[in-house]
Amino acid sequence: MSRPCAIPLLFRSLFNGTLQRMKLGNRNTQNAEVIAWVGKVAELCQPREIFWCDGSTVEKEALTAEAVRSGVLLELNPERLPGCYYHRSHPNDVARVEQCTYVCTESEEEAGPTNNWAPPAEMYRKLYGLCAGAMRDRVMYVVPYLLGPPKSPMAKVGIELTDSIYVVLSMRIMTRMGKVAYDELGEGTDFNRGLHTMLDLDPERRHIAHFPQDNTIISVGSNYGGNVLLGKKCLALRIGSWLGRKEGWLAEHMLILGVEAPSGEKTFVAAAFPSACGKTNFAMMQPPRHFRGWKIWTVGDDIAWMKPGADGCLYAINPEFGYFGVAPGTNVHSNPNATEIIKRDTIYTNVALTPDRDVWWEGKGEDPPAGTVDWQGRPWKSGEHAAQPNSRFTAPMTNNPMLAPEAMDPKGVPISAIIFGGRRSTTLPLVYEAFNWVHGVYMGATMGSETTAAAAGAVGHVRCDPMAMLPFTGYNMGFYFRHWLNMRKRITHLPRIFSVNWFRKDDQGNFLWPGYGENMRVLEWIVDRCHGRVGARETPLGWVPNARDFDLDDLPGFTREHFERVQQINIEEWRREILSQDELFMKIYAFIPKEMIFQRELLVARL
Ligand code: OXD
Ligand code: MN
Repeated sequence: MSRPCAIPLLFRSLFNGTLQRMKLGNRNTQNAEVIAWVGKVAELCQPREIFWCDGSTVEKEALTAEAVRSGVLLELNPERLPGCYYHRSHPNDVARVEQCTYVCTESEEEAGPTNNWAPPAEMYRKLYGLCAGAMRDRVMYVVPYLLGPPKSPMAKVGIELTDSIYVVLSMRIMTRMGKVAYDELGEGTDFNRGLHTMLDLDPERRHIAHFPQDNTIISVGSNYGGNVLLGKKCLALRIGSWLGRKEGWLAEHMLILGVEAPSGEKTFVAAAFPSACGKTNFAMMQPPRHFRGWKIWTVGDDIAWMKPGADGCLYAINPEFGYFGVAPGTNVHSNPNATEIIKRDTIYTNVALTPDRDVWWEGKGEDPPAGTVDWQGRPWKSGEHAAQPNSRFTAPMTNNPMLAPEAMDPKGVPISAIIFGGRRSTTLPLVYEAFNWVHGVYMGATMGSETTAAAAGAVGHVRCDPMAMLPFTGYNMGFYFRHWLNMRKRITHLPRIFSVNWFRKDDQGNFLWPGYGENMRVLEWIVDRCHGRVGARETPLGWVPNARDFDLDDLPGFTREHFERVQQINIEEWRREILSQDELFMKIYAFIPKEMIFQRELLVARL
């Protein structure tokens, strides 16, 4: 059971009695713990009104009208984009900010060297100070939400208190929001307490703080999705990973998809790629014509919660209910399903706006029409960004024509393969398979990827991003590796583990692999491996496909030689790769499981 977050005495006495005078709104829950906590936060933040969300359609319509009236949203062309709205964020608030993100555990060791740590009492004091009176003249929305399908043993309840109507409408898309969460919670006290206030969006006051021991999150000074949709990165990953370690499951930055063969056989796969590296595209892939009869079903595009089932398989659920996808680069070739999904009931953030109130971004296809304004509302000039590189769509997953029916199944889907992928222009082959679970954990733990616009900071330099979880592991990374290693004792039918890289380039900077739908070829090999249908060749890195088993038919211009180049293992590059892993290994040396060191030695020896 989690402790309710204590509000320091100073603030309690300062605001004592004001709650009675404040308009409490119509509560739609009887849960005493929820009511008491909302009351305490209201005393602190002093909203002019409290709005208890129920998740209904009537409520959605009223809130949307209010957001349009107040200029937070603009209605898009209702003929082309029915139910779609446009939002611009503050230009200084367009991505996650890792330097302002904190894990506040009792000891610094629990947070570990890869997280910003602060003592909980100190951080509570500081943030309550910033929150004091912060919602004066604003409405405080009470947003109850459920992560995971109702009645799933893996589902969790969160309640977010926020002064941002954009957050409320986005949470309504991204989670199962409203009464369903109160129904699941009943009289219980085990819910995540999330407090969000935009303040004045001053980056100097921006903090995204996690208190795992209290199941509490406080986010101030931002209104960007990854910092403020508290169900997503904050609860589903950072607090989720902490809970997963405590309760024996995994919270991962992974898409989940189902591959259906023409025979009807369905194989479920989970895949970790860092932010803005194509998880959404991969999760919604349409197999090319050559794969007639094959289907890809989406379970989730960003987060997987995975727990061993009674039958010894690893089961996964998608805790989310919507997609918060990167807009630039989304088109009918890269992601045909997404282009359908985002045609209705979608919120667009920081894309460009055309004169007929349609949306545009780099890589959408056709050129933008004259009179297009950029994401900051300025007339767009050729050669400049029209859409912000991390501009987003927020769309309901129920719009997905290929939504796996199993995404609604409380028990989740059995995972046969886990894929780790990075964005690497050199070194990493298209695909290889780990020798075993421990080797696979080492593979995931040492994966490097080029940084992207999803986080504030330089783009394009390689950093070690273990399991794509560097910004999201809510505790010590060394303990996280240990947890992964321990999981093998709890799973009888261990998924196989693979590494993939769609982004390898030649010396001229051209991609060596066509990617997108053609990734189906890699997936087919992976599925065949899972079912024991094909052999493989041993290399120093792991098992790679025998040329005869990898389907290259009907891929004009791509020959066996091209395949060899994209699969090439360059020993010198790999020696450098191992050295580049030292930075992370040295950082967490005191906590790293010895198996990881042995795996490294074995790889060096094999090379
Ligand atoms: C995301 C991210 O938004 O990883 O999913 O940043
Ligand atoms: Mn993500």
